Amino acid sequence: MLSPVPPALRDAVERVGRADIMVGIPSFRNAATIGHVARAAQAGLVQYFPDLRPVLVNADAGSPDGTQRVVVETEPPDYVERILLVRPRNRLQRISLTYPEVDGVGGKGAALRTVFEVARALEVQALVVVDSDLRSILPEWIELLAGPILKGGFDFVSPLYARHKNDGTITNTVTYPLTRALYGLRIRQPIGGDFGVSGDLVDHYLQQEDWTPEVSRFGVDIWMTTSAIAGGFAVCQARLGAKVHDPKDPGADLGPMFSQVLSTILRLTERHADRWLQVRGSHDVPAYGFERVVEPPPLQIDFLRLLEEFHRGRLAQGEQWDRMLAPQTAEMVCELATDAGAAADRAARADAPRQPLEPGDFAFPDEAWARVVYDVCVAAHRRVLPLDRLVAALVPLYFGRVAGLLLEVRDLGGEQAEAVVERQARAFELAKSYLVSRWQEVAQEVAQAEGDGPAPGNAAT
Ligand SMILES: Nc1nc2c(ncn2[C@@H]2O[C@H](COP(=O)(O)OP(=O)(O)O)[C@@H](O)[C@H]2O)c(=O)[nH]1
Ligand SMILES: [Mg+2]
Repeated sequence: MLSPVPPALRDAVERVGRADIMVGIPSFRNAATIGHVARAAQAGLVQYFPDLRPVLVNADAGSPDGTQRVVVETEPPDYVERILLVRPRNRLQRISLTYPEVDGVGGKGAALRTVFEVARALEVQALVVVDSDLRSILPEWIELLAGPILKGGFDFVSPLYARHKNDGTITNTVTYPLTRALYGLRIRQPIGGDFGVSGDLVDHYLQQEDWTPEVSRFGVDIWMTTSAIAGGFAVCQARLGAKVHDPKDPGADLGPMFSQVLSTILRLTERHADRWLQVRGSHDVPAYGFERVVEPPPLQIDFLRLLEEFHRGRLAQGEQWDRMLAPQTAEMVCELATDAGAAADRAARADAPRQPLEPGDFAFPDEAWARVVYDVCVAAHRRVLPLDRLVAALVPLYFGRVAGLLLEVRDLGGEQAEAVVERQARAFELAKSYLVSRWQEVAQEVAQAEGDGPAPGNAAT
């Protein structure tokens, strides 16, 4: 049974009635940037889809900074109609809503749930969702993300961007290589935040009724991508050019987001084992849009902090590492944490503390990282620890891996840095047989234990 549209949304939906194409924008304190996003979206709707009934929906967290007012007051640019003499057949409708929390949790995912509900109620054929902190969005993005759905028969359009080599560390270290190795699809930005979704896929999302606290926050992007893949929907990518948005330093800002994304991935990996256990290798996912040569702005990284966090993680989480990792992997990461501590000490003692860390001061090999991630998938499957503790123990390891990866590419250009991410993705594919055999051992143990009598409960690694 589908849940009915919540009363808060009913008025807005009744006012609009029906729409063909919708742009949804989640927001939280984005007054400074959302006006540009709203203008680009409106221009894109008018310029590229003048015959369709368009609607723009902002789902805001009740931001005190006037985000919603900016959305409602931002007018579309008039150049399209003045110069191209395009006469849109339908007036563009704008809605800004304060979305309801999901079981007491409000976050990006809760906002998108409201967006999906409005899209379903309006019976749109294509929904485009874009982040509200984007600087680099252009009207064309609307065509790039909706075109494959409206004209190409695709259900899910995932973004392809030029990002700075230091940006997108959760993507580069986990969501890209793991999604690719598990499901065999080379989706380069599974949590990019800017997506195109068909009406059918919106229905599918809502039918899942899967709003855990993590999905209601930043787990929602990987949840959308993985649910589209596992549901057998047609997936493609769209080349959007550069992604420029509010910068985040991994060590300082990304811990909670990493936890929400990882909890969601681990839960879905368990749920969709039948979809990925048989998959070997990977293949390209078609990409729409002309390639662009763009140089995204640089993003500074606090290497010292990442190394210190990793090193401290050994003390704080060492016991968990022993439980969740295979003995060889645990031994390896403890040595790496010691290396990280030594590198951090050397850097902290250096006379010139600005950028004292050099490539070569610390390395975290691809194969070691692939083993860590796969061991954690298996540990989640065995229920060695509750998911939140498992993920908390993984956070310092992620900081260590990010430090290793970004130090390695520190002096490389964008293309060479990308080749390093590709090399890591191949390491994940190569190590997949390790994951599969460990995963299947768990099933055998359970079967054996059931045959022997009492259930194993929480078998330790
Ligand atoms: N409604 C709502 N939107 C949020 C919340 N947190 C983040 N967002 C939106 O989600 C999008 C992505 O967030 P951002 O912090 O830029 O994450 P990142 O770019 O993936 O690192 C932006 O449009 C934010 O405004 C929230 O708590 N509520
Ligand atoms: Mg952002």
